[in-house]
Amino acid sequence: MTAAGAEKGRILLSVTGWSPDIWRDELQKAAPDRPVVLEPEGLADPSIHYAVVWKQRPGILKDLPNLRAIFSIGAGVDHIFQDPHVPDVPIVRVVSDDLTLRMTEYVVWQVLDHHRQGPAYRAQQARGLWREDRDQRAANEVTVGILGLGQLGLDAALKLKTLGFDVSGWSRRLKPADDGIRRFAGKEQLDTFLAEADILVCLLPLTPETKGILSMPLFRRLKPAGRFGAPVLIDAGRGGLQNEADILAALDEGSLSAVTLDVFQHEPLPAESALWTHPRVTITPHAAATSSPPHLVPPMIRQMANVEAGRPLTDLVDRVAQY
Ligand code: NDP
Ligand code: OXD
Repeated sequence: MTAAGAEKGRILLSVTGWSPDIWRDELQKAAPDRPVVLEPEGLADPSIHYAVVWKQRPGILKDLPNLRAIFSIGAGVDHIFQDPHVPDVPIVRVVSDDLTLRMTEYVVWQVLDHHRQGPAYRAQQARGLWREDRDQRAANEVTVGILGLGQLGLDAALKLKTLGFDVSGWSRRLKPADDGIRRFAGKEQLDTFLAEADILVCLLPLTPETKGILSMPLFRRLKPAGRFGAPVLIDAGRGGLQNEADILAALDEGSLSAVTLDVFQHEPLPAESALWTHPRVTITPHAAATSSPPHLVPPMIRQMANVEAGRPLTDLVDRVAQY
């Protein structure tokens, strides 16, 4: 038991591709009695009780004898499992209304943009062209299929349903609910789900099972025609879910009509990628739902207090499924 006012176990903050400063400041503000360090003092530093990570340096967590939990600063945890030496302690991911709302905004923005033919009107404007005869259908004539009906996918699905779209979702396990979202699950129901979607939104986690799922065999199982001539793909899950050469080929052969990508196989997207200049590709730089330290740090600190009080942790990652 820690005496009141005494220093508690240290937090190791190990982030790459992200400045640690804002996270360190927020952690210190929320828990002044929990020192934050960027490096352990030696590989087996006993003073570290928690790790807060984004793409942690491989091996950095492996020998910490008193590590009690690992906190991801993102909803996805594939970055943690890139390290082959993740110790067997609970892993907590981000589940936050703030993050969920940001992702829902992004999905609704992109679905509406394609639905209301934003790319075509921007191209018309660039050419000074007034063309009124583009077909504008009602939302209920369009099926939006969401791959990954979890924390983020379900909220986006419900908001799109409110706007009038026909919405379906695909997950690993079937969880029926009376909310107007048509549900599909598992490999056996994937084809039926794909055959109906005019807009396919991907909010799957990157796991050994989902890696590369957005590739030609899947694109060829999509609806052959539909609202936009061929389905639109929106991927805001992870770049490792997609095969970018196949996306370009699917656009060229007509299995896809347009694509929005927020995530890429290699980030930043290399300058030579043909995706940058393809007229039917919209690119955002992994900006769909940014983790906000003021929203995410206080719940992490509460979870640390729960560990110390013997209360259960929430938002735990399933280490076998890896999400
Ligand atoms: P959740 O874990 O809440 O949901 C994941 C969903 O995917 C669940 O419905 C799950 O099924 C389903 N799923 C997982 N594996 C499979 C599979 N093999 N077959 C079918 N369905 C599967 O995750 P979140 O919704 O919180 O986040 C999803 C992903 O979004 C994150 O992992 C991250 O990669 C990405 N993300 C991207 C951001 C960005 O800015 N671009 C920001 C935040 C997150 P079931 O319900 O049965 O478990
Ligand atoms: C996340 C992300 O997983 O930002 O939260 O990509």
